[in-house]
Amino acid sequence: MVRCYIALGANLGAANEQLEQALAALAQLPHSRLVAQSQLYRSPPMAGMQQPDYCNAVAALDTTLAPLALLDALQQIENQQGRQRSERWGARTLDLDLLLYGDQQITEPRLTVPHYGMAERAFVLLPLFELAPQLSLPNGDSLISLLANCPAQPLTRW
Ligand code: ROI
Repeated sequence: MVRCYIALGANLGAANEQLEQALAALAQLPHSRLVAQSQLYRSPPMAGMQQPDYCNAVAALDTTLAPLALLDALQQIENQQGRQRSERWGARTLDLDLLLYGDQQITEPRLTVPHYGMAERAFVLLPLFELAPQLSLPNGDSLISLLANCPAQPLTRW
């Protein structure tokens, strides 16, 4: 089993219900066990974009699925919940990002792990910290140092 962390985000419709439904789907994934889920947080869209607030959370999943098989499964959940892939950084019904896959560094056309943007995103780092305060990235950076250096963002409980 490999311990993975998955970021969840949504900002259309009942965003919190989208996340709850996605967490239930993660709990049903084959060859996997949903180990923990953070609280749901409310965060304004990054970079001051004119969009509704996001509901964000992070889940810990133990799995024997290979990275790309896990990515396929995450995209299937996004699609089942009506994800429309329109413009980059557009509002979305559900976004599932594979943040970490054990301590592996993965560079594939479809998948970069650790997730490229996580260090700048308090809405990812804070729920991740809730689950794994001692965590370090494969390059040795500690999560707590990333959080300390991350641009401030107003995060509240959903
Ligand atoms: N902003 C917030 N607050 N939460 C997200 O999940 C999120 N996801 C995105 C962009 C558009 C970058 N902004 C976000 O993809």
